[in-house]
Amino acid sequence: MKTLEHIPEISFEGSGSKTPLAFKYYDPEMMILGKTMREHLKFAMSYWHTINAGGTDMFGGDTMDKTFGKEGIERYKAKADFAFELMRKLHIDYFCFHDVDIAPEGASLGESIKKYIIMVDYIEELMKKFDKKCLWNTANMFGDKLFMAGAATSPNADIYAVSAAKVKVGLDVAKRLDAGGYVFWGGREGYDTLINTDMGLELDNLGRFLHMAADYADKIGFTGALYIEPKPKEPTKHQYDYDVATCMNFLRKIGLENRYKMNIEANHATLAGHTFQHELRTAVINGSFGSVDANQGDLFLGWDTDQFPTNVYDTALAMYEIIKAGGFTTGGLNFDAKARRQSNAIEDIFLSYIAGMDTFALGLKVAAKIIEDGRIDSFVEDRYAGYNRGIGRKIVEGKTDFDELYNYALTLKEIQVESGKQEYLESLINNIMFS
Ligand code: XLS
Ligand code: CA
Ligand code: CA
Repeated sequence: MKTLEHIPEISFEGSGSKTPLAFKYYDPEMMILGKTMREHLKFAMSYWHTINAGGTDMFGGDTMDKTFGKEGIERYKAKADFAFELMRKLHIDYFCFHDVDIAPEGASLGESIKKYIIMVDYIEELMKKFDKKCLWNTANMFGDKLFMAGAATSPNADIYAVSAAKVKVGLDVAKRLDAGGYVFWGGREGYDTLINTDMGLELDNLGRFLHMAADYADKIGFTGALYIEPKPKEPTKHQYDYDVATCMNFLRKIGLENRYKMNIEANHATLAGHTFQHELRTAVINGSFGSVDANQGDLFLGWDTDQFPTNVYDTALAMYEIIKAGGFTTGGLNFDAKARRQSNAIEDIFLSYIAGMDTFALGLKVAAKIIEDGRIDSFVEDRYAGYNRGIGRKIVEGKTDFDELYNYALTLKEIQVESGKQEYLESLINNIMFS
C-alpha cells in the first residue's frame, strides 16, 4: 500500500461535478429537517474491510497489498496512521473495529491482549489528534480455529471462557475509548447439523453469556449501547441470531430486551429474505433500533458480499425509517463494506466511500422530501383511521371482547374494502425522488 499523499481531501462539489474524488451529494454542513447531514448520517469506517481486507476470495489471494512493507506492531501502527488519515480526508467522524483488526495476535491469549493494548494506546492518541470517535468495537470470535464450533455456544467450556475473556477486554476498551457501543455479532454462534448439536444448552449458555456481559458493562460503568447484530447464515448454516425478530424473541426469553439493541446490516437483512427497511422497522417497533451496518448485497448471489451501498431507493427507505425513529443516538452508519476484488487501486477505497456516502446523502434527501410531502404518511394514517373511532377504538384500547365483536359483526351490512394503492404510492415515491 502506498501513502495517501496523492489523494486530495475530499470536498463537496455538487451534483454537476465531474471530479471523481469529490462528493456530489454529501454536503456535511447542509441542513435537513433541522440537523446537518453530518449529524443525521454519522458515518463510520469499518477497520476490517478498509484497512485489512486485500481482496482474497475462495479462489485466490489478495489483489491489494495492505502490509505497508512492515511486520508486527510496526505494520499495525502504519495501518492506524493510514486509517486516521483516510478518515480525515473523507470527513468520516467514526470508526468500528474488532480486536484482531488493530493489532497482531500473539502466541497466547495473554500475549494477544498485550499487543492489543499497545495498539489501543496508539489509537487513543490518534483519536485525540484527529478528533475521531469510536462508533463501536467488538471481538473477533470466529476467525481462530478455537471458535470453529462457536464462542459463547461452543461445546467446549474452555473456549467459552476464552470468549468471555475477549469480551471482557473488549468492554474495557469500549469504556476507555468512550465508544458509542459494543457489538455482538454471532460469528459462528449457530450450527451446521443438529446431529452433533445440543441446541438447548448452546442457547442457554449464550443467554448466560449475554447476562454476564451486561453485568460486566454495568460494573465498569460502560454507558454505551450493547448491540446484537442479526445474520441468518454464513459462516454457520443456521445462525442463532437469524434476524431482528428472532433476536428480540431470544432477548425476551432471557429478560434482556431492554438492555440490548440491534445493529442492523442491510446485506444480512436480504440474506434473511427481508428488506433492509423491514429489519429497521422491526427493530423500531420493538424499541431496539440502535445502529446500522450500511452496505448492500447482490440478490443474484446467495452470500454476504458486503458491497458499498449504491442503491438510492433502498437508502431512501432506510433513512425514512431512521428519521421517523428519531434518528441515531448512540448508533450511526458503519460502512461494513469493501471495494470489489477487482477494484484494487488505492483510489478505489476513496471512490467506494464517496459512492456510499453520496448514496446515503441522496437517500436522506429523498426521505426528508417524502416526510415533508406528507402524502405517504397521511395515506397510511387514513388507511387505519377505523381504529380511531367506534369498534376500532375499542379494539386498540382493549375494551372489547369476542362476544361484543361477534354481535357487532352480525349487524354489519355492506363492508367497504379500501384499495391499498401500492402502485400509486410507488409512483408517488418516484415522483418525489425525481422532482
Ligand atoms: C459479518 C459481520 C461482522 C460484524 C462485526 O458478516 O457483518 O463484520 O459486523 O463482527
Ligand atoms: Ca456487519
Ligand atoms: Ca456482513
